[in-house]
Amino acid sequence: MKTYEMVVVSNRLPVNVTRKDGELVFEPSTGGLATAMSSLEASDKIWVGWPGIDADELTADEKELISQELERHGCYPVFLTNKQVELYYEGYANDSVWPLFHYFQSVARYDDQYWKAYEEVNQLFADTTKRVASPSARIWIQDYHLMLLPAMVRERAPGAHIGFFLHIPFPSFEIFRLLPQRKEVLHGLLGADVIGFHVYDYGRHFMSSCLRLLGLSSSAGMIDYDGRMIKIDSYPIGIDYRKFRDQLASPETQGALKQLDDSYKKQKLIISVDRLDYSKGIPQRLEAFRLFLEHYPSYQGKVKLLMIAVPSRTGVDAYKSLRDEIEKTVSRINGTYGTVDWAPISYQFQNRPFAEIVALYARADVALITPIRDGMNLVAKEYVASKKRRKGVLILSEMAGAVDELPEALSINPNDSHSIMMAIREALIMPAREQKTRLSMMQKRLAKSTVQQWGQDFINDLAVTGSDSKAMRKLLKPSQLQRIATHSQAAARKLIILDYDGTLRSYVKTPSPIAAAPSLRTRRILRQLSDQPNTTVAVVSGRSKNALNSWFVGIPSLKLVAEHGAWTRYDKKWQHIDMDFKDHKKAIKKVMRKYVDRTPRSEIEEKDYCLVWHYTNVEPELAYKRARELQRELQELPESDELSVNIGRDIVEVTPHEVSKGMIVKNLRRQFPADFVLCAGDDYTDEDMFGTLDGDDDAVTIKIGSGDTKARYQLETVGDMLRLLERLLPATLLSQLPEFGRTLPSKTKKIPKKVSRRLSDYLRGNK
Ligand code: GDG
Repeated sequence: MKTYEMVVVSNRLPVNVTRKDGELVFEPSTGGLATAMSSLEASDKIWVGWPGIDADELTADEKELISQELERHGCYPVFLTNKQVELYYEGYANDSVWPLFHYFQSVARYDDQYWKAYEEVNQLFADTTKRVASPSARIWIQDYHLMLLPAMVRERAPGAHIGFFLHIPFPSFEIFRLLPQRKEVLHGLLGADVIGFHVYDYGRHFMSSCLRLLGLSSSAGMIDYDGRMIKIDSYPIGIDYRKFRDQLASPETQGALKQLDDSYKKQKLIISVDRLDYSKGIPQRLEAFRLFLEHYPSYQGKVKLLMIAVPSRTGVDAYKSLRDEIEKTVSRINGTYGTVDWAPISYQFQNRPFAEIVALYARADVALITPIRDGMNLVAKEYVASKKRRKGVLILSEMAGAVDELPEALSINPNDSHSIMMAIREALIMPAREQKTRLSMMQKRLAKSTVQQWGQDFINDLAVTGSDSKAMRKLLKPSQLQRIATHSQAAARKLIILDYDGTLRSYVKTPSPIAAAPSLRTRRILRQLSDQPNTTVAVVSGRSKNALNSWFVGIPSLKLVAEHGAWTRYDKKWQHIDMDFKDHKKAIKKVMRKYVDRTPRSEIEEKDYCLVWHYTNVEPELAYKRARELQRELQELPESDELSVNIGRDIVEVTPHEVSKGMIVKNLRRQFPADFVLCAGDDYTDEDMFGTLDGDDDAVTIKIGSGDTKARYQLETVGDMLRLLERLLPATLLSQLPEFGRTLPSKTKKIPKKVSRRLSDYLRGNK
């Protein structure tokens, strides 16, 4: 089976297969997506999707024939049965997701059968995608029918670059949370490396849902998930601008234009073109036009609303009743305001040829586009593009994604019939010069941001943010490690500053010092390093001094810093900062207790100079809310000027303002002069240390884990950090230890007797 470097996956293929008089018929369509795809440079590409024909009525030979014919069009089929289409496409996609994502929560219906079919069909798509994709392929998944596919494809093809684009709005958290399978959907989408939306707000809504439902953090448009940084960005889809401009000169469009001129003569023509969908605001448009006719009777016989409504999802109940409602309203308005030789509305419930649509755009004095919610809305852009010599005015709903790029349109709130009526009037009397100016400004933008450009932008981002760039932009390379080791060996005096949790010990989900105690290996490394006569090693932690004492009791040469710097033990005695924190603690504890009562499974950890509210075991959605409420409330305390209130990894932490790890690093640097400094940490408190050492030529700073950091380098795991520290040991010990970056299973790596004796001596505390 041939595999491809570039794979596009969408519910429908750009070739529709039907059966006419017993014969299979193949009808290619040239939608926006197909145009974008054809302009992509990759020659080795394939499109995976449903060919539109019911698999139950196909024999095995016919399926084979369809596959062969589709391959000639660069397509590969996913065959779906009638039942699958009914439950997955008409059901979950169009009866649950579509209404909810367009904020029609009362229309949305949920059914376990829908969901089961949605999962099953996404699996089918994943298997097919895996079959045709090369191991490092760029795979671009389209739209809300396939939201589970990114994760399913990642499981099957971990080396692929996976992109997802949503063509409809992503609703705000308050709406999205209503979806019964909201978490499954988020996990499905997060299988991608790049997730694209039409506009910035949809991406923001998505990030907020990830944060509130899954407890994931994001920064600078990236979500940190499963060791990967996922890019969330807006890619507003454009149109094939040239195609519309060229079509204007075609004989078909010129002919259609002439017919329109002959039929409508001097009448002002207002048009609308959309799929017959409740999100498009068709009843609202009709009501506004009715109001216009009532308020401006002088337009009788002089204006016409021509509505093209393309049949869509006719199997879904909500669409059937909408059609009835529209037809009744149109006849009522025509009956009330029409005359013997004039009907104010001409309504066509049918698809019209492209040449005719462009002629309509060119002829129309006004385009009235009123969606209640629309991901983008291409008709608005197409109308503007189809204006060459003739003028016109675009009236566009504020709720369409397209409004951001078309600010020269008359924008309206689709629920405010009065304002739409006023906009119609304003459009009809707008001076020609103003119409021209507005159109040409919008045209300039549309000519640049084409659908071809959209496809290229997305695919370019997918190539660079794919699986090989991961979340570790500053990942330490072997050559850099070598330089660090050489620098350390050559140094006369060394200072090693290490955070504890997440740096020397994998993060544990409980504040208990017993669960988080260091491994024997960690203790051995710290002992060996701090026993070197020219080396100072300090563990700088947020933990209490008792925890640090109990863990490192056998290593007296180790400098200890507890509670982020409130306590220090540089020689035998612990010293604390000069501050009375008791009263502050009382006030803080009072607030925190309230939150423990209101938030099941949260707990308070009390230290001398620090109070921590832990929410590791709290439901992420509740935790998100409570953590922010608590932070706000603490920041409003009268003593808040003297406090730092921070949200960390599953904690809200309050410390005296003057305590910080940055201050400790300054202190250590002064007290223990060194010409080699190594400083490592993993969370926001450690960024203070990295910031303090920024610009210090003798210092090497390392963050353990993904995400943005001020550190110079990054390492993936605590294991890597320990291996790095082992590389800083004297050569006699170093030569016997496993290579950095390569974890050799202990079974296969036999430690030579001499070294194992020496290590066990260390572990027992005997030197
Ligand atoms: C979804 C999102 C987003 C319509 N009638 C005829 C006809 N059309 C063409 C138009 C236009 C397309 O159909 C409709 O596109 P829209 O963008 O307006 O709306 P949706 O179908 O809902 O599309 C939407 C879009 O995806 C792209 O991401 O903008 O927000 O809902 O191109 O010209 N074409 C022909 N005859 C017709 O009668 N030939």
